[in-house]
Amino acid sequence: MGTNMAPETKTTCPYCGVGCGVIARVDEDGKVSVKGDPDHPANFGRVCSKGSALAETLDLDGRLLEPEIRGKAAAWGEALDLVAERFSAAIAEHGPDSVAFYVSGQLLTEDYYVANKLMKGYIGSANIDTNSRLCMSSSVAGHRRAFGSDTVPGCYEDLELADLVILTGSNLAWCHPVIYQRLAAAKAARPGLKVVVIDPRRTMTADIADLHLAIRPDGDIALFNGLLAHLAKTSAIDENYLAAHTNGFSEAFAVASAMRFPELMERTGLGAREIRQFFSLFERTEKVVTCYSQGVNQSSSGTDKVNAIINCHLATGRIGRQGMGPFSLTGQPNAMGGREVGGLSNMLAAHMSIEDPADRDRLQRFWQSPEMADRAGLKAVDMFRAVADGRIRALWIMATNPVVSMPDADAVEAAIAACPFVVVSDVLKLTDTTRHAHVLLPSLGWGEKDGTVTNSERRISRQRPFLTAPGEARADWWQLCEVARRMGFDGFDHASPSEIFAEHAALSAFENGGSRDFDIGAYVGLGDPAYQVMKPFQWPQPKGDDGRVTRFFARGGYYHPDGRARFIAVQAPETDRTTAEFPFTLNTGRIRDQWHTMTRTGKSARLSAHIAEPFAELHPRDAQMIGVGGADLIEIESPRGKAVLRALISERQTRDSIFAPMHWNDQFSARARIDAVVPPLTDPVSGQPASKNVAVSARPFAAAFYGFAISVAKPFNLQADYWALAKADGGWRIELAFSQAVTDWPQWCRVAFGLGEGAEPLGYADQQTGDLRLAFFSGDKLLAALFLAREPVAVARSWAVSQLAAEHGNLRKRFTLVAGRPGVGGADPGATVCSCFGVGVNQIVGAVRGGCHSVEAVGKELNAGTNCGSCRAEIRGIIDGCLATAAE
Ligand SMILES: Nc1nc2c(c(=O)[nH]1)N[C@H]1C(S)=C(S)[C@@H](COP(=O)(O)OP(=O)(O)OC[C@H]3O[C@@H](n4cnc5c(=O)[nH]c(N)nc54)[C@H](O)[C@@H]3O)O[C@H]1N2
Ligand SMILES: Nc1nc2c(c(=O)[nH]1)N[C@H]1C(S)=C(S)[C@@H](COP(=O)(O)OP(=O)(O)OC[C@H]3O[C@@H](n4cnc5c(=O)[nH]c(N)nc54)[C@H](O)[C@@H]3O)O[C@H]1N2
Ligand code: SF4
Ligand SMILES: [Mo]
Repeated sequence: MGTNMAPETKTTCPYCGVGCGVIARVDEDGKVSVKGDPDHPANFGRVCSKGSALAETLDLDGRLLEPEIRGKAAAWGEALDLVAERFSAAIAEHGPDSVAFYVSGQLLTEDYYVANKLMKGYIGSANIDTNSRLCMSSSVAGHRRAFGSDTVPGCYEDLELADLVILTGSNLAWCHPVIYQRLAAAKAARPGLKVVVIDPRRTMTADIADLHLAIRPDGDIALFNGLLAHLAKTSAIDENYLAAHTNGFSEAFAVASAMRFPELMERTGLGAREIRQFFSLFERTEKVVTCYSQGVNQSSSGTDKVNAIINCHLATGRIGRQGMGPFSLTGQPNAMGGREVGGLSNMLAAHMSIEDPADRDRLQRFWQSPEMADRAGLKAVDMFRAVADGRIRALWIMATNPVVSMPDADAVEAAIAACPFVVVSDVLKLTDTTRHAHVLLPSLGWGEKDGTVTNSERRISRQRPFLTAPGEARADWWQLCEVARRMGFDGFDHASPSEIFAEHAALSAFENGGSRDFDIGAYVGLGDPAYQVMKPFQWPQPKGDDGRVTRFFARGGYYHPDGRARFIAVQAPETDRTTAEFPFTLNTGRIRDQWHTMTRTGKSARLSAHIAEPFAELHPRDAQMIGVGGADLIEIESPRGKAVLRALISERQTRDSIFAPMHWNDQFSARARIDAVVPPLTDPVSGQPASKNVAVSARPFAAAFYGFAISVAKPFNLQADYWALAKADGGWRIELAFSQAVTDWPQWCRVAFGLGEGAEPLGYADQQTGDLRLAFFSGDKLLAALFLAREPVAVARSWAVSQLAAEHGNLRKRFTLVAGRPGVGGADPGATVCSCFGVGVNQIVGAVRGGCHSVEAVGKELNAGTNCGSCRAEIRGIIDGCLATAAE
């Protein structure tokens, strides 16, 4: 960690698209603390578990601190020269389309702006795509089809002002926790506000739902088409709005109404009563917001899903007014900023269109650039195909980890490994992607970098540095400008993020005159001092505007040439991909306390204690059918690849489906990279991968031995058929499984945990059961311990982990440890539920048994759930579970 700059800095959380304002404080010893910014209009002081653990992710462990060329440290000049030379050579020999950038919604707008400008305006190719392709591209495509531009019409406040909030394909409680908290608070204050959750799983979000529709995978179009057909028969239709501001209603209605009710039930997997209840709620409620996220976008019919939803809002004229509208929840902190600068391969900067010659000409005149890409470039999945077959000869990956997050991940890895020249800009030295880089460039991370991000409600906020750059790390925009200059391009003399932002603002206003939604002309000519103190603001904010208009389309004004919105007639597609050989539907997504590929959240012991292992969640009857018991391991297979995960048997999951997190990767587990199993199937309009509906088979993973271990040092050489690492206080915790016994367990430990000769072993083995316990000490310190059994190991995990920090001077303590059970007075708190206060499940169960029967009562007793509130739904679940058991 670098040294401090100012005692307190207002900045923005680097995780989800809620875009919470936070205040980072650096004390005299350089210790950082982070809290919510009460003045930020996205969160008004709130943060979630990830936001409140930010300070724990800032250490320099594993950081990339200097440029590397083929694994060897290099000077910046040398590395940048090489990148420029190799890109120029590829272009000279094979043309501009032989190079590509694959970037990220975690770049700041200023970084993103420069990357896009370099590729589209100077190299002259549109081969720049971003992980937003895997995230928001169906929403972008759906918006453009309906509105004529990629416009999110509403704002967060609408969720609080609505009388009905529909959450479809969104696990808001875990993925946008502060919006969830705002919604939950609004509902508590005004119980008339109804919430409908549409999700195949009963997620924690369903905790506040008045109605949970456990829809079949990809049943959304059928459901919203059914809704449109229903609305058309009622007075909920807004004839005036339809006539004045839209086109194409009758075609959309004709397709929607062709489906009969029994077919609707079949396609959605829902009962007649619940469908009617949902339709009638929508029909009767004027103020309705429909929020959607990856359960909608990440689908082979994602764009059509988006339009099926928008159709219902257009038909009722419920858009752009207080408490109404379709609302795409963006994932990454700067998914929206990336869209503003044209980061997708089929878009131009400032929401201009690559298909439109006038837009291309306008952009080129603004940049005064030598080239202008004249057609869309490759979308992510096709881009990596082009890398695989040699069309792309030089690739620059920035702020994303495609070997983990792209579908068909093993093929993507092979493509990157075989590419003649790969540059990776990252904050970490070792990720699944950096291991294949020819050139590694050390980037500034959160707390060091400086610029702006745009959240889901179009609010632009500053990310400000409060730590100095560590080692040789440099900003992503700087790296891009340096390479551009070395490639001989003018136009990259930017000396600071504020200069880039000013150019971006100027472009947004350039020949705009109301023709494009994205206009922040009020910020044209903004100098550095004003940029430094810039307050969060929502766009549009054209020149002379006071920024009070925060919604679009209440009175039409769409961006199609005729100013009208389009209904899109969408067919409900065939959705079941399962076969006799691959009978389960794999659905992948997120957990509360990890962020993507865990490169940052994986550093926090608190966050890692919530769910410490990759898992496959399945219904009890399915588990029984395939012979998997609780805590067994399970192997999941598709024609693309395999993964091994811990079984998590739960009634929240519907039959015939399995949920697995997207987070784990080769740095944290042996074979949990779930995208190795996901095929590269994409939505035909947006090119977004279908990550939520994959046909797989599942079977128990036969293990002869299961193990659990703790180690002070990070293990690097785990020779086991299954392993999963998680950060713990004072070290690491490791789950293990072996398909056969190892001949010399002590030696195995010495290698795995990097133990020197001086490490003193203490062990115990039970020949009959096969149980084995081995611990290694140095003086009164524990170095590592291994617990082995033929069954999943029953040792109390959090108690064992706490031993890493304990003193082991006395022999009795050492024996207690080897016995693997807490001795007298050493209760096991159980898996962490509340990460803010480190409260475990067993403690909560204890409090419930002691008479705390509400979340508030548990909070009073244990503090759990009283800080960020992200775990309140889980606490309620535990209370309900305990009370139900007690009643039996
Ligand atoms: N904790 C945490 N928060 C995050 C992130 C993170 O990594 N960790 N990442 C951020 C990013 S980049 C993103 S994009 C967002 C994603 O936020 P979300 O989209 O809310 O998260 P997911 O878990 O990907 O998927 C949401 C839900 O879609 C459901 N679903 C699956 N198939 C269908 C279907 O056919 N129809 C419907 N209606 N639902 C379906 C899944 O069961 C799942 O519960 O989260 C952001 N926030
Ligand atoms: N199966 C499945 N796959 C999915 C999804 C899913 O739901 N299911 N979701 C998809 C979605 S929505 C998304 S958004 C993607 C996310 O997937 P990725 O973008 O691959 O995930 P991250 O872990 O966020 O990767 C960010 C990388 O950038 C580095 N980094 C962090 N900050 C900086 C910085 O300031 N500069 C630079 N240069 N590097 C930085 C991090 O160390 C990390 O290596 O995954 C997608 N893949
Ligand atoms: S909800 Fe949590 S992760 Fe998202 S921006 Fe706010 S604090 Fe960060
Ligand atoms: Mo995302």
